Amino acid sequence: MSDQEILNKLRDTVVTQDISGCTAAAKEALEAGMSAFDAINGGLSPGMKIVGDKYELGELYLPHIMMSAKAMDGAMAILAPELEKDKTGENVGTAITFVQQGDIHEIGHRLVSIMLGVNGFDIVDLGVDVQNERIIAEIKELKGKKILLAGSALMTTSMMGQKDTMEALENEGLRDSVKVMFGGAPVSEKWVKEIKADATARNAADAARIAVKLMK
Ligand code: HCB
Repeated sequence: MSDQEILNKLRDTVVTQDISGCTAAAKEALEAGMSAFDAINGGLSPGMKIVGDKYELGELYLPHIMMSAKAMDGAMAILAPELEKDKTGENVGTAITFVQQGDIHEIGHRLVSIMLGVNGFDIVDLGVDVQNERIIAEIKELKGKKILLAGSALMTTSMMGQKDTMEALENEGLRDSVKVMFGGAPVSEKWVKEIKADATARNAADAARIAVKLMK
């Protein structure tokens, strides 16, 4: 099977909620010598994008999305340990990763956390639906360290919460002690500039590359 056929299989098993097929395709990808990152970025993620589009068009419903997410999860359980094998020895700082309050979309957040970890960050993963108070408390706890905040929001509503996070940092006098990167499907360069965060990234590999640069 060619690389493109394997990527199509990864994509299609996500779209059709084929849980066992998706896990099998992830194993096939590794056996064929494909990098875990290419399998995720070129196969699973495009599959999820199609699922989202079909949901919006009313062609798929919430239970379908949940099953697609489960299919992707199964494949990620095979692929994530491979990503972690590329971990660099150099420490560039501590990344506090989280999904904004009110938002439980965790797939992209987990991927970003893994890629930051692989690229030299110590990871403090606060998980999903995280309140600003928790973020502020964690920053205070880590005082003196080089800190990156890496927040995700997948909905336009939760994206608005990123503005509140920036305000909370200002109010607590902590803005200058952290670098802030926000991402997720609705987050744009324009939005990040507007709320005076430091950066955004379209995918987990870019997130890691940009984050390392921010810490220098
Ligand atoms: Co969900 N959902 N969903 N959903 N969902 C979206 C996000 C919509 C866009 C679908 C649509 O309408 N087209 C939509 C949001 C609309 C909007 O506000 N603009 C939506 C909605 C409305 C909802 C519910 C409200 C549905 C309902 O209940 N009626 C509900 C919300 C629950 C809540 O959060 N309170 C809901 C629920 C779900 C689940 C639970 C079924 C499931 C999540 C399962 C899970 O995470 N365990 C789900 C999913 C899977 C999606 C879609 C289909 C895929 C998201 C995903 O995992 N993408 C999504 C459609 C879409 O995004 N196009 C849909 C794959 C990952 C790899 O990409 O973009 O998350 P990513 O992350 C990238 C990238 O953004 C970047 O790197 C990542 C990796 O490459 N990045 C960062 C991410 N974070 C970063 C942080 C940084 O600092 C830097 C870069």
